[in-house]
Amino acid sequence: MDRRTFFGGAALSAVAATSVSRVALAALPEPVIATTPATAPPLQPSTGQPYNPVVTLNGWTCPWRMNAGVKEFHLVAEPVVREIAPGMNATLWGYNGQSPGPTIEVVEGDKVRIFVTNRLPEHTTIHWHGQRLPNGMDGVGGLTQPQIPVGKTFVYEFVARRPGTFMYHPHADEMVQMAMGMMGFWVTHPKASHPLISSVQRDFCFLLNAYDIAPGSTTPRPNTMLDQNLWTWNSRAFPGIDSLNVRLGDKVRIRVGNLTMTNHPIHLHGHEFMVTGTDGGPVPVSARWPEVTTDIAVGQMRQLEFVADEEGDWALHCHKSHHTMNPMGHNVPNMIGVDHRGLVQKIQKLVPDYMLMGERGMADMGEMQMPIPDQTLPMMTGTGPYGPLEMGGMFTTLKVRKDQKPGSYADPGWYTQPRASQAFEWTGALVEPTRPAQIPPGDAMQVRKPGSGHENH
Ligand SMILES: [Cu+2]
Repeated sequence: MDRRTFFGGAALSAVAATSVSRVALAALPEPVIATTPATAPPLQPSTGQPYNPVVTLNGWTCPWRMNAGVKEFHLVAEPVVREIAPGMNATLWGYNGQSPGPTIEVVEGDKVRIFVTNRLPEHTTIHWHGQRLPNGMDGVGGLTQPQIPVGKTFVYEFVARRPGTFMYHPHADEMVQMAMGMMGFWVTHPKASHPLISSVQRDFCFLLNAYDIAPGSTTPRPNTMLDQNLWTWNSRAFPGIDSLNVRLGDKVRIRVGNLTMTNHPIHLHGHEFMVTGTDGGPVPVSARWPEVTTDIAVGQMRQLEFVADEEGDWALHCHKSHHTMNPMGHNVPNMIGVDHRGLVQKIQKLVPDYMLMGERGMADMGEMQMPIPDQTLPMMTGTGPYGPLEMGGMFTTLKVRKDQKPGSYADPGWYTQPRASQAFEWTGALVEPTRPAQIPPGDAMQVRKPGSGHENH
C-alpha cells in the first residue's frame, strides 16, 4: 500500500469545515493507492472510536482522516491492473489502484464523507448497498443524482446508522462497470457491545466476483451473463487466494457478498457455522441454525461464524464444482469410458502434439504441464503437500493452528496430519462387496413414456 499520498488527520483538520463547504472541498484528501494484491494487515483505527478491524482477503482497508468529527475517505474510480493469480494480470476497472476497491470500515453513528473522483473513460456513481441514508446519497445515476462525469469529483455524506456488513458498487452502466471489477466492501462496527453481534478474534471479508477473459487477452467481456471463465474472490482465483490463518479456539467471522450473476453455495470443511447476519442486519438468535454450506444469492451478503476448534487445513470453497475451475471449455465431448487405443498414434501422424484427454476422467489435467496461452490460468491447479489439488477459482483453505500467534495472520504452511489420524492404504485381504442380484436387461425396468402435451418437461 502506498501511503505517500495520505495525509494524517491532524494537519488537515485545521481547514475543517462544519459541512461540505467549498473549504472542505478545496482540501480534498489525497487518495491512498494500493499497488499489490497481498492481504494487508488489519488497519487499527488511530482516530475515532476503537473497534476490532476486519481483514480483507487479498485486499486492504481505506485509511481516512478526521475532519471536524467527520470521517473522510477518497475513492478514485479508475482503470487498474489486477493480478488474478500469479501469471495472469487483468485489465479491470476499480478504485484506488485495485479491484475490488479498499474496504471502508466505520463505526455505527459515524458521520462519513466520501469523495469520489471519476477517472474512468465514462460516467459513474457509487451506490452504498444496504445503508440507511438520505435518498439523494443512494447513488443511483439518473434517479437520485446525475452521474459523475469523467474527470469530476462528487461528495457523498451520511451517518452510518446501522452496524453490519455492506458493499459498494456503481449504479451507472452497471453491467459493464461491475463486470469490469468495480466494487468494494463496507463494514460498520457496532458502537457498543451488541446482543446479536459477537466479538471475534478473526474477522475476514471478501466479495464474490467473476470475469470472462478470453485466454491471451486481459480485458473482461462484460456482455457474458453466466459463462464467466474466472470465478474469483476479491478478483483473485485459486491458487491466488490467500488462506485464512487462525489460532485454534479462535472465534471466526467470515463476511461474504455476492456481486456475480449467479449464486454461490459457500462450503466450509471440518466445522459447522451459523449465519449470524446479512446485509439486512444481525439475525435473531432464534432464527439461526447450523450449516456447513450456505448459499449466497446475487446481491446478498452473509456473515458466517464459528469457533475454529479443529486443527488442520480445511477447504473453504464454492460448492458449484465448475466454480472451482479456472478457464475451461464447455463444448468438450465426453470421452469418459471411450476406448482410444490405436487412435492416438494415427492422429499423431497428422498432429504430432496430439494428446489424449478425458478417457479416465479429467484428474490428469491437474498434473499435465500443457503449454497455455499467455494471460490465462491452468484449469485446475494449486499444489498441496500430497500433489495437485485439482482446484482453481473460488477455493482456499482455513488454516487452524494451535501455535498461531494471537493477532498474527502469517501463513503457517501446510498442516502435517498425524499418521494415526490420516486416511491410509489398506494392504490386507479384500472381500468382494455384496451386490443385489442382477436384474435381467429389459425386464424389470418399466419405462413410462410421457403422453402428449408434456414433451417440454
Ligand atoms: Cu460458485
